[in-house]
Amino acid sequence: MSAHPLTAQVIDARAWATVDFISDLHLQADDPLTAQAFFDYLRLTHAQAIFILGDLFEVWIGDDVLELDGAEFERQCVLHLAQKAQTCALYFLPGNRDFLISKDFLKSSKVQALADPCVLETQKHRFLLSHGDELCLSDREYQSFRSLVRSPQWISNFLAQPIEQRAQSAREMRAKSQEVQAQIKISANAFPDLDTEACLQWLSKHNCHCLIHGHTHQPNDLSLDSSHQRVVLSDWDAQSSPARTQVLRLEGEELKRVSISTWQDTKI
Ligand SMILES: [Mn+2]
Repeated sequence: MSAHPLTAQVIDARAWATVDFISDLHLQADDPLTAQAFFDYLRLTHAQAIFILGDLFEVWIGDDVLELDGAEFERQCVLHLAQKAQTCALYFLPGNRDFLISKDFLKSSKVQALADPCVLETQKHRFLLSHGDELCLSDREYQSFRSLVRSPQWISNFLAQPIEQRAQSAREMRAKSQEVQAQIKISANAFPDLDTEACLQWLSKHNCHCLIHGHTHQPNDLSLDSSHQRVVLSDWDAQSSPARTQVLRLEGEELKRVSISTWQDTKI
């Protein structure tokens, strides 16, 4: 694990009645249904704050994609976010797919960057927010890859490459990751999950009772011990049946899962 500052960034949630958490939307031009579900969600939700816990995009090779002629999809996402940001606080922490999102994207979409992990403080609770990949300790190969690609040196070398070369590297990394996942399926081994001891250490270090994260695409509510909990967000896929467009919502003292179809039914 990389070194983290002793004091995490703390977001004060006490002024908000409704806070939404979403993760792993993996938005891409090839999946217009999921993008539309996301745009509908932004239009419909009455949350005062939305926390996007990483992998908003399937891939992000640098903010300069926004200037490309072919980046209509990415620009559309930015416009929808910026529009929502007029009436709602939007926060983003980086996932393993879109950790290269940087200040130009954040400025145009009016989204505020979060450190991973960070703390969300309500009247009674302190939630720890993370993408989750840093705690998948058993996947040593991924952890060494992660340390490499998160180093400032690697990032500046990568961003210095022509955009076509970066797109090619991203395709190769994605193909490799799909190969690894296929191997895991064949071997019937479990997909890497977060390390419970490491989760408890993070929670105790930041004086939080509940970790909220994504990354594993295995939505769950888990009790880590008698006083600590881990809530795992679902990924989004509007093409699957039933569609996965789940949101974790914090209202009052309650955390609950809601979905876009429910909201349309209840006309929020
Ligand atoms: Mn991820």
